Amino acid sequence: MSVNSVLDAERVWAALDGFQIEVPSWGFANTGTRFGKFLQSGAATSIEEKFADTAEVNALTGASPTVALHVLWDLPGGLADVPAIQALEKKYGIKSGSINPNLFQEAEYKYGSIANPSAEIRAMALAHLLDSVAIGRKLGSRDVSLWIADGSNYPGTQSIRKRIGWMEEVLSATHAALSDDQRMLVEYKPFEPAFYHTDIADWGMALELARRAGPRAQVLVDTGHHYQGTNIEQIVAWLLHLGALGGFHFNDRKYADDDLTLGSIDPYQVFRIFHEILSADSAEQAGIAFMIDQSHNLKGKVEAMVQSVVTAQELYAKAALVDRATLADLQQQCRLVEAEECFRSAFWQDVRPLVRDWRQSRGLPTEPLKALADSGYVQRISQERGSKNARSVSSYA
Ligand code: PSV
Ligand code: MN
Repeated sequence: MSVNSVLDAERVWAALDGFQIEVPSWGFANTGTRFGKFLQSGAATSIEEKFADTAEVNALTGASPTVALHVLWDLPGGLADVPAIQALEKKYGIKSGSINPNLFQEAEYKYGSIANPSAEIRAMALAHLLDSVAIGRKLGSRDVSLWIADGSNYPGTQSIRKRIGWMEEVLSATHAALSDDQRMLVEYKPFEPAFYHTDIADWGMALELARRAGPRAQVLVDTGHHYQGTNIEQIVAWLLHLGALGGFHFNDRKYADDDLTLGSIDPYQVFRIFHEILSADSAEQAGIAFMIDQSHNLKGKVEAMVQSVVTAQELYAKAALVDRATLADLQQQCRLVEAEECFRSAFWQDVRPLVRDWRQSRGLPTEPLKALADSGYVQRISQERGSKNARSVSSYA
């Protein structure tokens, strides 16, 4: 091995040892588009099956020991369901990750939740947020991740200004309920389900609301929630600079929020995001939650999740190979082509042999997707769950 390749191996192994990415419980369940659903016989039909699938992904990749929970879908009984979740944590060796309140499915939320003109409905939304905080505290889960679907479809039909004030009130009250080791992450999305205005449409709005709520509120960047051409790594750089980057929902998109698998359309963008993070100092990096937020309509769910985690590991490893000292020097001197080539050469490097070596050294399968195929896991769950899925017409739950 040359000196360079020893250095590369060290960088990649250190990066992968420190890399974890949370998987979403809803990524294992049946889902669809508004035009139809194609049920998969192996889809998870219960919270236990979601824990089992997460454990399988973690056993194959070594990188996903936590599962994000969506309160309404995974804990329909609220706090009363916590002991059952704790039993599953023990049984499967998987911890509960971020707690995701659901403020978009109840009939009452037709005109919004925390920005609804009705004080009664805002109080109902706050009660659900407070329940979610209490669930997170009981489960020892650090993050409550808020995505607010509120907005309006037609100009003039709602007061954008009043809705800002209502959101501020509810978010402050939610923040006040957090314990010292809890955080509140505020996610933004430019459109869908609202199509004229979304109440938290971009990172500026999310940041300002988080700031006003309190010091333990930060911004969550879902890579699918941007307009075409948005420079997401620049947003990431700003949030790092401001100490306001709470975490990510990774996925990929071609047109809208397509829920495509991470890196399937633009792996270079994920590399650029990881580079910004790896360039930050350790205090800024600490606490950034990497999470996947994908619903797989056509691909097999467990296969797609393993593929996503593996892709994340490979892109993170590539970003770790950027020679940041040399790059900084070239940037300083404005040696543009050399700087770009220094940056890109890490992206073009085939890290798969190094990642395979790392997997082997950590007792993991060297080819996670092949190991999944060889294990027969998908066939087994398809047989076990087939009849339940033939009957099911549910969306995410
Ligand atoms: C909304 O599109 C979102 O990105 C939010 O994070 C939700 O919690 C998740 O997807 C599941 O619908
Ligand atoms: Mn999301």
